[in-house]
Amino acid sequence: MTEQKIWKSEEVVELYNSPLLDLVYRAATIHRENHNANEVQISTLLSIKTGGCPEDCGYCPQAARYHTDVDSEALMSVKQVEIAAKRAKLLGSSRLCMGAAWRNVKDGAEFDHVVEMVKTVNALEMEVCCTLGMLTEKQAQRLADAGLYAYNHNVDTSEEYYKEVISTRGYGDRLKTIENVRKSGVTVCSGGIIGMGETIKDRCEMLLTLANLNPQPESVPINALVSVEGTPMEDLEPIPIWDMIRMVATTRIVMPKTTIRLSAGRTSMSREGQAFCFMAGAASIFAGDKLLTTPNPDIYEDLEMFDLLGLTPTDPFAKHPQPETKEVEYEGEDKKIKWSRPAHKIEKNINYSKKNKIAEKEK
Ligand code: SAM
Ligand code: DTB
Ligand code: SF4
Repeated sequence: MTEQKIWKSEEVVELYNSPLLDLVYRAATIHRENHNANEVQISTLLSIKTGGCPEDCGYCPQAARYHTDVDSEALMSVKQVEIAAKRAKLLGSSRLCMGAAWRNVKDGAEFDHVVEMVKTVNALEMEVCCTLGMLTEKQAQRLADAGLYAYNHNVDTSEEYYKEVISTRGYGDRLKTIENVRKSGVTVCSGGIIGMGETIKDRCEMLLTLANLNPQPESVPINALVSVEGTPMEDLEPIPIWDMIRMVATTRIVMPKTTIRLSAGRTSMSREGQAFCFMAGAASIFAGDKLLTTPNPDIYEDLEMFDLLGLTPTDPFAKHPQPETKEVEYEGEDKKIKWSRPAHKIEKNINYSKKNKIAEKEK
């Protein structure tokens, strides 16, 4: 643990609400003191197991209980992942983030496959990130030994607003998983979504949770909600770009060293808006025409934007050394964790689940 400033809620809200240009100037100054401001990492997302998820996250097109256009797909093969990773690398990506629509990781053949995927991508000298849901300490260690560079597990919003969005798991479980990742030595990637109907206070409380982790996360993705038809959040309007800029700038100030990632929602952002976000401290984009299941800007348009702004893509392992892939024999039982299931009632989620049942019957 290092000596670090403990942020208070009012301080973060005050920062967020400060005059925009002051906020961006302060954030940009901190950004330049801690990072190369003309470098932005290109990362690629790959959905290795799509749809059919048992959770009720109100924003997510992959939740089985909502009626969306996403078809469930089984776990990809290691070969498919290798091909996708090589392609991403050719197009300038230095990081591959593999996502699975799971509630939590279960030991067995599928997890063994994911471990092989991590080894394969690490051998390509790309930063390997996984986002697979909740994780025990031993599972985190297995991924670390395979050569995992980062684990993404978002807190998504404030603890208070979380209860309005998800009922099948608790905030504490997210924090427990982050702790398990931290113990394994894998870097922590955790952020959230704005535009889900939360207040500014919720946004700031989320940042406070992340900023008061010690150490702070190495990576913080800021997603703008992509409202997908069939989910309980289908009717929400895209957030104004100014909210994104404020969020990035505030994140930069409270977590000076973290890599801030402009994540979902870039298809609704102009180049000028994104440029402002880079100025305020964003240092990564997800490139490629698809995020996990929703559209993303065309890679060539992104490369053109890099050219226009004089940005260069960050090399892999610029911030931390490449993890070693180790062959380890695992013995003994894993510590049993009973992940919580609060099961409180979120009316909107229930109504959209019912709509899905009707749609299924009508098929
Ligand atoms: N199932 C795992 C989990 O929830 O941790 C990993 C995959 S999940 C799709 C990863 C993250 O994607 C979520 O935590 C959320 O922040 C983000 N996400 C999902 N749907 C989104 C949407 N419609 N708009 C913006 N971000 C979204
Ligand atoms: C994160 O915070 N955003 C990425 C990554 N981590 C895994 C995922 C965004 C998903 C957007 C919705 C979709 O495409 O399904
Ligand atoms: Fe499942 Fe993750 Fe989507 Fe929630 S966000 S429904 S856990 S895939």
